[in-house]
Amino acid sequence: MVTKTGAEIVWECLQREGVKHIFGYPGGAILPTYDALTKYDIHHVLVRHEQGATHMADGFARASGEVGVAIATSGPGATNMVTGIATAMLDSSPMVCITGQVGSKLIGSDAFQETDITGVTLPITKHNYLVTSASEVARTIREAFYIAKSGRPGPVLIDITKDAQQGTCKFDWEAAAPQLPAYRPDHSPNAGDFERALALINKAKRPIILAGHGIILSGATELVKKFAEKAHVPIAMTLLGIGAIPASHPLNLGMMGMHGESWVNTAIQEADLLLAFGMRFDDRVTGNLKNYAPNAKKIHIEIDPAEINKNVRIDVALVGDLGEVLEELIPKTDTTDRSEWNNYIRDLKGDSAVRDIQNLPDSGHLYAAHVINDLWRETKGRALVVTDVGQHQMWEAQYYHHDEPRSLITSGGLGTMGFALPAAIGAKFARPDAEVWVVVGDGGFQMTLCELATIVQEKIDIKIAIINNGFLGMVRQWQEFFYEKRYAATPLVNPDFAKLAEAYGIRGFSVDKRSDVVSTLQEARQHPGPALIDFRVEQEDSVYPMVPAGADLHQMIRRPSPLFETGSDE
Ligand SMILES: Cc1cc2nc3c(=O)[nH]c(=O)nc-3n(C[C@H](O)[C@H](O)[C@H](O)COP(=O)(O)OP(=O)(O)OC[C@H]3O[C@@H](n4cnc5c(N)ncnc54)[C@H](O)[C@@H]3O)c2cc1C
Ligand SMILES: Cc1ncc(C[n+]2csc(CCOP(=O)(O)OP(=O)(O)O)c2C)c(N)n1
Ligand SMILES: [Mg+2]
Repeated sequence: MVTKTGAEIVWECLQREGVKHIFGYPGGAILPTYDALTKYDIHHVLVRHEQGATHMADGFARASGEVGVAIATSGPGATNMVTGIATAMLDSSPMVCITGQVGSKLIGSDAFQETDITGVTLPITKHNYLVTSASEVARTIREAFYIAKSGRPGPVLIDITKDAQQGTCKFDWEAAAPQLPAYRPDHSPNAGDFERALALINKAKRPIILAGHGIILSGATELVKKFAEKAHVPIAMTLLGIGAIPASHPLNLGMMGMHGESWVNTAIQEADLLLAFGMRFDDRVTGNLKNYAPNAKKIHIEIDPAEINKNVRIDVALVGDLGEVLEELIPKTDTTDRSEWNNYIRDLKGDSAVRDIQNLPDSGHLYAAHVINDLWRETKGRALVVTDVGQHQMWEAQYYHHDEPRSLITSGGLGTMGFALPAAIGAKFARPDAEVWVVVGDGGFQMTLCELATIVQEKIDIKIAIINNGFLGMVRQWQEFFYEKRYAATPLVNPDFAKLAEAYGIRGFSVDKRSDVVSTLQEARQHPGPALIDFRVEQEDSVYPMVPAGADLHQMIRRPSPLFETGSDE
């Protein structure tokens, strides 16, 4: 058995966990670990802000299904990670964050750059550790990886004191295998629950699948398709479920919820059975809970028992991995003709399509929806798109039609502005052959744009589409609808984003006419390196439909028709 320092054991274990890339930023308390990195074959991506490191690790995880890893120093390095950790927690993304900590004897003394980061992150991690001795490092890292990726995935933080990094011990990988008797992620439903679920499914006339992120996390996309096709059940997607079932699949209705399609929300309200597959009934999805799908029985297939009956009262819960549960359910599910129900929904859709912005004549105005739709057409729906948070995020969900799982990466639960650019960098490391596009607002882009330098330093090819409406658009929309257009603190004075990109050594373009969208997209795609396009879009456009917060799901604000146009471009 060899003797190693705690710092060497960190890298040794990461390597054995299969880690090839790590995103981080050095500092005093983590310096022994950085020093040992020179002996290991792990690629370290130097970020410009530790928040970026966490979003990169998260983006890596969402694009690959593997655990993403970020590393930072104590104090401000660690606290800069907080937003990224919370983002991963809310969206069940598997991540391990490693932070340096002051020497164990100094803990509690307000030492230089000391923060109680395990205390700070307790509510936003799946689990966290403070490691004070080299002998604990290997076991902790192995446990952290196991916890991050098993059951319902999530972020785990490991805080390692400087003396634990510098100290030595015998390294024994086998002896450090996880032993967590109190942690049981392997649930499975009992036979009675299966029978009750099958009885409800087989007799339902108007069932609908609510397809969530858990489908992608479970790797159950084919099984969900198989189930839906066998039982002829239409499928509604959550924002994070998008891509789990191809948008082009005839049973895929599109997105549900606050900015979901009107026919999807109406179908949910009129259903007699909801089949919730790996989704957690977020308030953006349900609207007013009192009148949510009032006539529907509800079956919830979900890996985390804490989600059952949390927001919506469930009739049958099947607690377990979605894929495993469906394997058992599918052979016993009847093939039932549900054409009446499916045709009814198709008719609802026909009514809504006439209001679609794509069908309106070209008025010379540049709408975000046009940009997104052209991006979808030009990339033939095959790009890996990473969005930020706001109106552009919703337009992306509505107008880019995703056919592949893990082809849309977006912050849903925390709604973290600044997520897109760094998350896209992580995604590019996970899938170097993918065409990666960032779709980002002019507000959110400015929160983490420092990572443009990381793109250049790492020589990676990412394309960036800024949907520049000169506003914190989603907040402006709420002010327009609910605060009588009092635009407090939402107009933005922006830099020239194309020039800014050029200053970083990134090819920059600006577009303000609809007729230039396609040719500029083509030029950016052909450019052999990173490129940024500043799309100067209609300033006061809104995302439709919209279910106002707290309203019933079918009470949607619809796009006024004919289109009400405002803005500065005449
Ligand atoms: C501006 C804005 C607007 C939004 N508007 C909408 C909207 O209109 N519509 C919408 O849908 N969302 C919207 N969202 C996103 C919303 O807030 C939630 O993030 C989203 O609805 C959550 O989707 P989910 O439940 O599928 O995923 P998650 O929140 O990731 O939940 C996944 C669930 O799957 C479970 N799970 C994990 N692994 C497995 C497994 N192996 N087997 C079974 N279960 C598993 C997890 O325990 C969890 O309960 C919006 C977000 C923002 C920022
Ligand atoms: C870090 C953070 N701060 C504040 C918010 C609240 N918020 C949600 S959307 C939004 C506006 C986003 O503006 P922009 O990035 O320009 O995108 P747009 O809505 O205009 O497309 C704000 C401020 C948030 N989601 N995240
Ligand atoms: Mg904006």
